Amino acid sequence: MIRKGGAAVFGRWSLDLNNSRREEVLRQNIDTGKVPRHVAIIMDGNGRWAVEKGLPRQEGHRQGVETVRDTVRCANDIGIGILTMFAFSTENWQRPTWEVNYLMSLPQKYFESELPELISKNVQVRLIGDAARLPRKVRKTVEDGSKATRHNTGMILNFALNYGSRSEIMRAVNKLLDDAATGKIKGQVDEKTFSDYLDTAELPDPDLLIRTSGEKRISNFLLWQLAYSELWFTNVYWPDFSTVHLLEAVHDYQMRKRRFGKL
Ligand code: V0D
Repeated sequence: MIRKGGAAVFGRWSLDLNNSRREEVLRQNIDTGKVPRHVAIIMDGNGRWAVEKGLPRQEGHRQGVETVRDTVRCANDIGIGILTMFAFSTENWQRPTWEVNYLMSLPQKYFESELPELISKNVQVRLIGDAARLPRKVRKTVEDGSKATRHNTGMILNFALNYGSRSEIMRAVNKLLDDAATGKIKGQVDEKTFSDYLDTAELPDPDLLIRTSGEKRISNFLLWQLAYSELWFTNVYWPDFSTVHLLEAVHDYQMRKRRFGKL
């Protein structure tokens, strides 16, 4: 018998039991009055997870979709209002064609398995990023998925698809120039006006950014919106990210906020 942290560990079963105890304790310790309103996640490490297990990279992405499902459920349970997930960056087109093709099949797989639950839980799916440059079929899939949940009033699940923050800012600037040229806006522009030209128009900025798999970078994600966000990093690869990690991140966020409150 191995003793770890005071608890007996008898193989898998006990590890799972310890994990569910830990989850239970974490859930009880979440301050329901101070849950971050908007959480953004960079879901990194799917390929590395698979390669290190001797599996094909797709297997990491496939498992990653299951982690998305668990994360959405938990976020909804604890009362997170907006969950923004970085699914595909403008740079990801440079990956091998077969991998891009596989990734592009995931939104359809996701909606086939998750849409009924999203609807029953009143979750509204939205998209940020340059949808105009997605393959027609993928664009239709994601537009249909967001249309099917358009009138939902619960958690906003925001997928960043073909998203890059500098590209988003340039699209905003160009829309702004168009509106200035046609006289729709006049004179100088303030921060609020500018932010309403971004894809996240009307949404509050993220309170918390989570990035998995050990990289400590923003990687062209929500550059404007993350100005004051708390950052939380974990070495865990996205397919191994669990509700326990989400609860840990939220708990850590709540401790930081409380310390700031006392200053
Ligand atoms: C792979 C880990 C959900 C990150 C999660 C197109 C990389 C699983 C979606 C999804 C991907 C996107 C839009 C939407 C509904 C679902 C997704 C991609 C990759 C790239 F409206 N997971 N997911 N999209 N992965």
